[in-house]
Amino acid sequence: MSTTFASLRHDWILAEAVSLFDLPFNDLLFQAHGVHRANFDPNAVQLSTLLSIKTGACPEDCAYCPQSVRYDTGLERERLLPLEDVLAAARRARSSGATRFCMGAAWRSPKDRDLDQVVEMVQGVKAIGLETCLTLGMLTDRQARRLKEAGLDYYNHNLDTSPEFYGNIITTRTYQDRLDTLEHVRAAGLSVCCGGIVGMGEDRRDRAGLLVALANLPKHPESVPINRLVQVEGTPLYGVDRLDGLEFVRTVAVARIMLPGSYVRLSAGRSAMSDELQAWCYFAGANSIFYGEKLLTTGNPEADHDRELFQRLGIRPLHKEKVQEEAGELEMRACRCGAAELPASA
Ligand code: SAM
Ligand code: DTB
Ligand code: SF4
Repeated sequence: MSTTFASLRHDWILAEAVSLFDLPFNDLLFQAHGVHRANFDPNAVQLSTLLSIKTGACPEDCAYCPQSVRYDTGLERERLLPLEDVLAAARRARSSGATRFCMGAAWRSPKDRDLDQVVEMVQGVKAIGLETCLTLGMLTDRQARRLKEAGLDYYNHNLDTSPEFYGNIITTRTYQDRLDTLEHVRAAGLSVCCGGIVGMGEDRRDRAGLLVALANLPKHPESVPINRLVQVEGTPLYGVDRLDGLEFVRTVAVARIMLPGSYVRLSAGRSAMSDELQAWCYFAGANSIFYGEKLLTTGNPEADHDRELFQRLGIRPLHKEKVQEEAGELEMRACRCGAAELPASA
């Protein structure tokens, strides 16, 4: 019997995803790395830099988030940043090697007058020569189309966890609200960045359930951020049991197998990971990171440290043109991948 590489499927059932998680570690990593190699340059990683353009005082109750107005995390709230500050940060990101600039706002959803200013940011960042990504909360159909017309490349909106565990984490918006926003983003012709967080006290079935929900979307997200919870004092999830590092690697590996054509991003939580753990994640199929010393409000490894790690691993940062060239090829690459075979697993 031989194991076929996963092709682009949208009909995953939970039991299948759980059995991937349950494989012996070496079998899982071998399979995931094979899928990775069949679809991507295994030594190239895409670099995105984040900026919080509006910080804190968010009305939502996401139990992991330092920016919710409901939790006292000592975070100073800030109004929407002036355009020039955003462009200065984008120039710095570009000169340190990022190819995408992701702007995040602590909103439930943007108001139309906020969007006027955000549109100027998107246009300015594009003119600097970076791909653009926004994460502003829920979007209407019309707002998504407006951002597409402004030239936005990606919209980030995460499912965060499995449908079953979701109610333990957020009560102020539903899973269906998130799916609706993703539908609006897709319909507008934007590329989708959608992933989740692990290490929130969920179990393996929930991690598998998140990946099933992502893989069964009508089209796989182009970018899939896998965040490991950054525990912030004052949030309800502060002090929750930390997720085992090898279970995190397994999550990346299963994401790679189920979403073979997507960029899987090793996202929040890298500051608490050793170089060795990150190296395993790259082997398992992660091929994108947040790059630069800050995420939105919390820390991230120094760019120098990442560059040094890349050198030690022989990893190259991916050029923007390469990512764009591949963006329209998801289905095609999955066909190639479907034809390849791996020897039988033990
Ligand atoms: N307010 C918008 C929203 O939630 O849609 C956009 C910004 S929000 C901070 C973007 C994502 O960051 C969340 O969906 C969540 O997955 C991730 N995130 C927030 N706080 C985090 C934390 N402490 N650890 C890991 N990921 C986190
Ligand atoms: C995503 O999945 N992770 C990023 C980005 N999308 C917006 C945010 C991580 C935030 C970590 C906590 C903070 O820095 O506030
Ligand atoms: Fe608000 Fe987004 Fe934080 Fe939730 S994750 S509290 S919506 S900023």
